[in-house]
Amino acid sequence: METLKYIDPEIFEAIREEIERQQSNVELIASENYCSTAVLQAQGSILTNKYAEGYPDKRWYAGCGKIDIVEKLTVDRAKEIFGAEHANVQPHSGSQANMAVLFSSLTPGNKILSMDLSHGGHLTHGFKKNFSGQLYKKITYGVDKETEYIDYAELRALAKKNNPDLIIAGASSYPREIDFVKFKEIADEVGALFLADIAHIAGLIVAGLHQDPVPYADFVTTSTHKTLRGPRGGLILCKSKYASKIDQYIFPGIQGGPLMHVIAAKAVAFKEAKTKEFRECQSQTIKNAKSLANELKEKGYKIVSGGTDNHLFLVDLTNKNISGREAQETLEKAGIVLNRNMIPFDKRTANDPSGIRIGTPSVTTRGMKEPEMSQIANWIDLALNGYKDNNTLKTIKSEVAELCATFPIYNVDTALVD
Ligand code: DSN
Repeated sequence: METLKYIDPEIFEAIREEIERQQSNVELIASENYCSTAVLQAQGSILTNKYAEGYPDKRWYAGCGKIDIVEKLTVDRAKEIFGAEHANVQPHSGSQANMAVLFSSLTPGNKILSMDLSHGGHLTHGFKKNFSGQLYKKITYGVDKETEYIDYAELRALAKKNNPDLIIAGASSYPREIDFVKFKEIADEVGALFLADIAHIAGLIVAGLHQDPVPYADFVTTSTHKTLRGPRGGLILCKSKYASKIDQYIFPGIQGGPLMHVIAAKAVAFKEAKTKEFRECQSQTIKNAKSLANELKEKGYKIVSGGTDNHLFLVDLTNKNISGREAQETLEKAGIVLNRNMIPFDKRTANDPSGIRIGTPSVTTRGMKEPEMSQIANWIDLALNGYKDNNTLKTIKSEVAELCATFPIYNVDTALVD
């Protein structure tokens, strides 16, 4: 990236420092990951120059022959890894994937039954300040107060009482396996469409480590950069009967020209997702999440629902005399990066909630295993107990950096994609 360094040293320097930050911190944000250098190279390619409104063999502009090769490969690979009848690889994000599904299947005023945001749901599933909450009526299900698992009996009762037009399964902070078959049964009982938003768990599903909704759901949406380890973007999978409507709602419905450089990078990620290395990494991601949750539990931390089945878990800090926000800020000073998070039935606010969310995709991609999870748990405990002591936090930060140096992510030059 000598050219960028010469033309725009400020941006170059910010990118260089961000690589160093990613390299020298323990990243525990459950929705983040480190994509491969091959994905970075496709995403940083000259495909960004091409306008390609439309779909393969049906473009508006000339010169799309090579672009068509890229998009067809991406679609074929998406269909193959997920076993889907149809794939649209153009959504710029998971949110736009959801927008296209909602616009194509509902009319304003229709009812959505989806998970409460504070129990783990997502903004695009009907949050009042999101388009989904402004256009549609939201009814929420949540977790059981005792078990903190999804309360399927409540879900069924709510569906029967409210007759929703669409039921959404999927979450951004739910640590337990989702029973998509049960969702489908309930949707069928009330004549609702069924959307599974698998943004967080897509990689686990591809690796066969989580129940797969593709055979059951009318629509499946995901972002491509979380456990799936691709570029930042979105994807829609659906039954053939919905294909043309979905395609029309993505383009020209809500998007213009597709981001072909990102689509190429999705193709690379989907190819990588077929490898043994990817499956092993997904399996280790779950083992690491279980191990880190157990280590913290042994130190007296309350883990929501008692543990995890996937790549993330929530820590309820109410017995620790520290808020989620304070914990996030303290841990960042110690080189451990995660996010504050509401816990089910939280008495505090979203901005300063009672919990933190911990995820293991990033640390696993860089090669960390159970021994490192044990070390990370020690640091988290030490930092949260000594959160007013800047010297303790500084010492932890340098130990974290030392460990991280033994698990390199990118060669800095390669990551800058020369
Ligand atoms: N912001 C994402 C997450 O962290 O889960 C969801 O879109």
